[in-house]
Amino acid sequence: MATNRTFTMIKPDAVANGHIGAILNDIIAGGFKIVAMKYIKLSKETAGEFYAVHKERPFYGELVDFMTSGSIVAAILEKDNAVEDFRTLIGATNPADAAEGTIRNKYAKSIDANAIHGSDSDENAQIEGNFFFSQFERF
Ligand code: DGI
Repeated sequence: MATNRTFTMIKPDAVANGHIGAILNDIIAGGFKIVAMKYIKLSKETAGEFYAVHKERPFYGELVDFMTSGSIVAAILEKDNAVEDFRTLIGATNPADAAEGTIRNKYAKSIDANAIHGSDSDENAQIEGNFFFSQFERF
């Protein structure tokens, strides 16, 4: 995957609260092109593997439980400077700290149920996109 791509998930809270459409509108209005997208429910095994980097953190169990509590939308997005610009579009991890107008400011309720994921580096964007999408789906 080229470095002008990032990976996102619309998390179970935002899906359950009916925000998929509004969030996709914000993503497109922010200048991102959707390269690949799927609507799925993660198993504990898959969520645990995806978040393995957080295994030692105290909230790992809660994070896996939350991410498997309902369906999610996973997508690969394309834009110049995608990783950094997407982190700006979604706002801080804790919605209480997220800037006005950001996706987490508008749609997230708490630090754990924070509406959306965005990769934090080009390297992780590639790893995460490859985790969810096969080579032909990422074309
Ligand atoms: O890259 P981010 O998603 O902004 O944040 P991160 O990589 O520090 O954490 C990954 C996810 O883990 C985050 O989106 C929500 C969850 N998380 C982070 N801090 C806490 C947390 N979950 C709980 N329950 N408690 C936390 O303190």
